[in-house]
Amino acid sequence: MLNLQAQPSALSIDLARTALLLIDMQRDFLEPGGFGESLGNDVSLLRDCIEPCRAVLAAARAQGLLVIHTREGHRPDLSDAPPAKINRGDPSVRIGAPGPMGRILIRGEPGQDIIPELYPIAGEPVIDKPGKGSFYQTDLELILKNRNIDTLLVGGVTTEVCVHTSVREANDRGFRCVVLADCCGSYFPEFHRVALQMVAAQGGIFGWVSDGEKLRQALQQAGA
Ligand code: TIU
Repeated sequence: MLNLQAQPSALSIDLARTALLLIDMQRDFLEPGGFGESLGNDVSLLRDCIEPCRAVLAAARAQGLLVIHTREGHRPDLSDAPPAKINRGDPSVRIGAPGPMGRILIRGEPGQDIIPELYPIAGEPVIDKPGKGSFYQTDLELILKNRNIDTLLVGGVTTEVCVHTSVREANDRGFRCVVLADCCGSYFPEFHRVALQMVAAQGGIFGWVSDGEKLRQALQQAGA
């Protein structure tokens, strides 16, 4: 068992029942020329969370924790992409349009894949999801339940969109979520800050907030 410092309170974690969930650390969101930039964002704002994610990923792998990666994206024929999601913004840079990293947010294209710094290794499930939430129309819940997971350590992008949506979904399904603040990023620093506050407010209304350093300290203290 591990005692992890967090807001609004510390929590006790059973590593055998804990998974690291890295959400949408994809080139499409973190590198120029992808979906994130097509929406008018400065993608360099997300880069600060890469190194904390890398350190936590290494620690999780060393502990033999279940590590799960997600990727937002759609089938090449766009049959799983709601028109209401596609038909926004400049048509030349919409989902499915060609870009420097291949077609934007399309499965199998270079831009839709995980950034090289955090690339999944053999045995780590990769969940392709059509929406912002990691549970919507995916087999994530089944994978977690089959492994008896009760707690998720969560990092990824963006804090207020796919991380928040996924944490809300997970919370409603009975999982405890600990959002690792430094392992998340947003194109809007203010949204990042407030999104984290929203998780931990009201006694932890849908989760806890901690960070990668506290997690590594807890692992050390537990002699793990
Ligand atoms: N645009 C934005 O902030 N996020 C997304 O579209 N997807 C994720 O957060 N992964």
